[in-house]
Amino acid sequence: MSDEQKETKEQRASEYDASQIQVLKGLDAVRKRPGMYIGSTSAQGLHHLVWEIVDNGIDEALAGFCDEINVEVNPDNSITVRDNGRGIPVDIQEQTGKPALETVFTVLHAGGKFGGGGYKVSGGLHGVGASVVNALSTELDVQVARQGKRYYMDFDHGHVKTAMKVIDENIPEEEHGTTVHFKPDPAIFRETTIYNIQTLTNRLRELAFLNKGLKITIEDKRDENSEREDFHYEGGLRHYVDFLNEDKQTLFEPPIYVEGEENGIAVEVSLQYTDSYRSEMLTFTNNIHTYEGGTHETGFKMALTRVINDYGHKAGVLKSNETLTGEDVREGLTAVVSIKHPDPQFEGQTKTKLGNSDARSATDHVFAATFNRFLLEHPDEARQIIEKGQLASKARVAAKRAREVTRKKSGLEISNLPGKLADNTSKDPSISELFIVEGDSAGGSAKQGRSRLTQAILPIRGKILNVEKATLDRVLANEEIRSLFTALGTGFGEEFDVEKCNYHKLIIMTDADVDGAHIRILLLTLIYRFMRPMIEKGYVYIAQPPLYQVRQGKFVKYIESDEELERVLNSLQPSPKPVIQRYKGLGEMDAEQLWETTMDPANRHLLRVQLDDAEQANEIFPMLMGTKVGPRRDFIESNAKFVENLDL
Ligand code: TSJ
Repeated sequence: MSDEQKETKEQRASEYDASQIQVLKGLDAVRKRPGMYIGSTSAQGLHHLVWEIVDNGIDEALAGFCDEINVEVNPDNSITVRDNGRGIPVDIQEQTGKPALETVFTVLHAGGKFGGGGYKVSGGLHGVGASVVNALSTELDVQVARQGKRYYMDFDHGHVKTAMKVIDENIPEEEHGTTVHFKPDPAIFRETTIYNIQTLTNRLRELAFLNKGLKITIEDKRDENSEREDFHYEGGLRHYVDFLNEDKQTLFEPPIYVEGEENGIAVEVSLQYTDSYRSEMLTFTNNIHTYEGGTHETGFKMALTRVINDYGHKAGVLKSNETLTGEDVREGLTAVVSIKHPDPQFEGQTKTKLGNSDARSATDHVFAATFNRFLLEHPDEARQIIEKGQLASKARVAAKRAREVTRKKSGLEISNLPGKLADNTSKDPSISELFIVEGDSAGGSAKQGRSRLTQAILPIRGKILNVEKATLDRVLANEEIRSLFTALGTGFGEEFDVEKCNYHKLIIMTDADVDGAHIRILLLTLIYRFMRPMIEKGYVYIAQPPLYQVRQGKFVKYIESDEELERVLNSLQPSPKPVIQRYKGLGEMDAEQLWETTMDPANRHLLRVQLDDAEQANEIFPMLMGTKVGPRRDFIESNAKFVENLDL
């Protein structure tokens, strides 16, 4: 460590002021209402615990004191996180008479309140601190290596078990860092305490892309055959864009990269064009994925459109009366925008929309200046980008004309509902549900069994169109898709308006097998690409038909999983022998059974689709559509349940 770094280190140590740590609420409050602190106690909440801990290490990296974070999933589904930062301070605080380390793990919100200066991710959108993780863990232990000593402390359900002690008086001065090990409490996480390695891996990879130079590793010690994965990207977002475009044809190499700062806001952008018609844009603020976009996204889009048009006119590639729209210049664009803001304001339905107006100008200015220089210095690339925009512009005009014609010809209007739709009688969208049902026979049962007031049925036949590479007019040429848009009443493309949606629940009901999962992914992809606000509003659901029926005399029970089947069979008396029926498809159930098990709001178990689930479906889509059948099947089977559980 350089003298300069040592100096800041000591300065910071003295600045560290325990009195700033605010006592907000006790740990018991956390255990009583965990959802208030971590969103939910479903699988999502379980994973949230890891992010809470990891974010502390990320903060240390952002402060410039740490360049490696290791995460391990242990055989008992406990988690170990280690960083090589300065180590959590251990000095005794005046106010409490206790070590700072203890306070970090026992006082709510303690994490974000000291240190001062710089950007913080812990204490950001969901950041509630290490104390919440502690309160929701049966056991938690922490080791700190700091200033030549190693310290240890542990907790039981959030309460101190072993007070802080020195376990090694003499470690090398260069050794420093924090290691936290915790085991989530099954009494809190009643649905599951099993970590999903893919969920952890995806987010940790993303964090490595977003924090260039930081090495993040993940190891699954539950699986002897799995190997540690290391994520370390010196090029940061550039590698993120490469990763997103892995299976796509790009216009030039490498991706454009821009980095700068304005008014204390750090801005990083990377972009690349592909031969696709779609655009993929991811935006982040302080490492949080801003799904709903916001001011940084607006600033980026405005600058992109303006700079391309200005350059095009000046270079004579665009005629003076020819202007490309935002949509034109974004066709085929893959872009990642990541800003770090000292005081981010999150708004919107899911609190993932950035509201700070200074982020708009900072992103615009930082990006515009460098991007303009790039175009001037790379005339070939510049021309390719503009020609792509011109093609998009022509296609857009043609598509609009085609759409108008199609609409007139086929009467693609709300008044002209598709023949296959069995609509519900209520006109109140808030109580109306549209079931998309796979297959005509299941569609028939669903039509018979439904509640006519609130439930509409739209049967679809076979595989729907793969919308991965299709343009809007091709998508709309597909019968199944058109009837869906028409039934919803939202309009499509630029005119799509979620406020016009006739149903506030869109429920995908497919078979509980591989083909059903495939159709579900196709539908989710369609919805993600062309009806995204439906997901943002929380309107999209997946129905869960049972896998089995168990009958013993008069006793009848429907079963959703193999584990549940085993449990139920074990709980039954030996005679008479229970009869087990396995449902291979929805079509095997009669109208009454389908209603009872899958459609009746009193009994059914719906899954609400979240944006990141849909996004995951989107990312894995090219793989699903590939030609290798083996890995494709494996994937669908292991990831069929990529949605949060919701009891409704
Ligand atoms: F490793 C980890 F991710 F599990 C983890 C790391 C978990 C937790 C709860 C905290 C940390 C952590 C905290 N890593 N590094 C720090 N750093 C500090 O707490 C720290 C150290 C020194 C000073 C100073 O001003 O001298 C200030 C702070 C905030």
